[in-house]
Amino acid sequence: MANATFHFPPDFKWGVATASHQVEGNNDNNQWWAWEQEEGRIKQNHKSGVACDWWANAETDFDRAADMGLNALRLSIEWSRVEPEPGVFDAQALDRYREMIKGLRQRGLEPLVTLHHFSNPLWLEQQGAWINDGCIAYFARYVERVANVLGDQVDLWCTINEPNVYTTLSYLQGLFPPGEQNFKAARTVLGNLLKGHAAAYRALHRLQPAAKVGLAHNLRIFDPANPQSLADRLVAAIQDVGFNRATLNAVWKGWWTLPFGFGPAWSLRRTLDWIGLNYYTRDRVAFDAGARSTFFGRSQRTPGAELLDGGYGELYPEGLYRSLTRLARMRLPIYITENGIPDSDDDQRPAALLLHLHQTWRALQMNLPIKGYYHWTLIDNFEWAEGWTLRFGLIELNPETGIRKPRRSANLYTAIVRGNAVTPALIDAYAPRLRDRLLPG
Ligand code: IFM
Repeated sequence: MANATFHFPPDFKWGVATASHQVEGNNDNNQWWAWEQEEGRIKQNHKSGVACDWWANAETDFDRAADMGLNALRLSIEWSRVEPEPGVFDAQALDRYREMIKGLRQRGLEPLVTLHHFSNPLWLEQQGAWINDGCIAYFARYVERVANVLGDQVDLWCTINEPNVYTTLSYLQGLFPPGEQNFKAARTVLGNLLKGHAAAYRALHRLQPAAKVGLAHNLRIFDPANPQSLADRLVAAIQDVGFNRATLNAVWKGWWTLPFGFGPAWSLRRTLDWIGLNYYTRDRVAFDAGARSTFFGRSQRTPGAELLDGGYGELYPEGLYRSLTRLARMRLPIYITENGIPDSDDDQRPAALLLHLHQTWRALQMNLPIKGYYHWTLIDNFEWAEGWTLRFGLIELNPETGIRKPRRSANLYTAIVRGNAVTPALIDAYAPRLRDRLLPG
């Protein structure tokens, strides 16, 4: 074991994940742009601005991804660009996406295309967006347009990114637009997002029978703060069902689950060809009679845990293994569609990357059908309500000058990807403190 190398399968997809509003720049026709203009909505009143300038110039970052040896890249389509007004589709915007996707392929980067990643066209938001059942048909119509233009270039589609996060942050915690804290609205929104997913799944398969269509699900670990406490165990279990299980039950078992409904959802059943896992952290949940909006659970950190920047959570790589084994019960191909940490000075990321990839390798040893790993993210980008205060990039970006600087972890990821393995030499060079943990004996 002392000198073991952790090898990955020969056809493993090594990628990075991104999202339109976070990287493209000047997305001034969606609800996030409007939200950013309101005082106090975003940390330090940061704005997405030109972001990473991908709308004009994504290709220079595609070159960087290809130079790292990657063979995959996840990006999202900005609905507000494609359909700036209801029923009006912008051919130039679709052409630009086609150019970007062809550019990925030319560089040997297989595209994974997400159709909805948090941002809605302003016209849709003004009608209530996902609170309104009509949104499902609008979404399917937009998806068809996109598939008609990109279908010959894209096999791997992700309908919706993190329906559970969108619902929780926009309609329970009020931190994302429209800033509501309304459980009834949250229930409707999650239901409509998942119906939208199913409608998109069918539309894509109608147009492209061989398409591989999935959804990116954020699984968070909820462990009881005190495992001896019945109350802590109960609230941890409730949060787990609400945040993690309800979505999976709907799109896989065809069943609405409390607290987000109860009863059959047959039309949603088996609407996945693969499942995407976005994994970041865990909560220790303690019962708190005053915490009504979080189902009476208060989130804490594990005593002694290594903490992440900006209160993002704790470093808990084993949670990736636990999430993978949980998803494996669905017997679907699994893509790790996001995983990373906020770490502006890159003092934790190299070790975090090694630890999470080690957990991925462990799961592969159990024959779990993991097809790829997409690191979040290639380059620092606009982190929603946290603005530019949280930095997830392998490459550092100065959003004012656009200057990019690869972090050490970019070099580490490059070496892992090029060797298709985590080696003892890499552990010694990038995180020697992990030697005993990863290479005991
Ligand atoms: O930046 C986000 C992404 O848009 C969705 N998943 C989590 C990431 C990091 O917070």
